[in-house]
Amino acid sequence: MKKLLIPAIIGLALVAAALGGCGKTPQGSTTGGGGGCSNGTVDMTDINFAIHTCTIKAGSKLTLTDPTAGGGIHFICFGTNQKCAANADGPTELNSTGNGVQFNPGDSKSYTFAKAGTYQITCTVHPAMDLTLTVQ
Ligand SMILES: [Cu+2]
Repeated sequence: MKKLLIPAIIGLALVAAALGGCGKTPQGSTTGGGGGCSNGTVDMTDINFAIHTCTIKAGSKLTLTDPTAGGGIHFICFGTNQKCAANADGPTELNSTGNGVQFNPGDSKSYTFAKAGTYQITCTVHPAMDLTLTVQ
């Protein structure tokens, strides 16, 4: 009986996933959650991004929002693991060779991404404050 139980559970999980309609969300109508971002907006907390992946369309904007309540001081740039690394395809504002663009609580800044690709964005202050942006 135990041997049958595990395949049965896996089978049920597969059926549930299929029924759940957990496929790709149509572009331009993402609603957040599941690693997505709403309308290209990624919120920050006091020490991190609220989510770590975001997908937008080429030619549209990524908006980084540092909330007045619960936000923190961040320095944002292209790169990973607290180190800026230039990305020639991305907006120049995020191509910092220094500490990155400063965000204070209450700040919200938008960046237009013209070219499709995958962009890594990091905060030079906070460990693991990394964001992977996919531009399609
Ligand atoms: Cu930070």
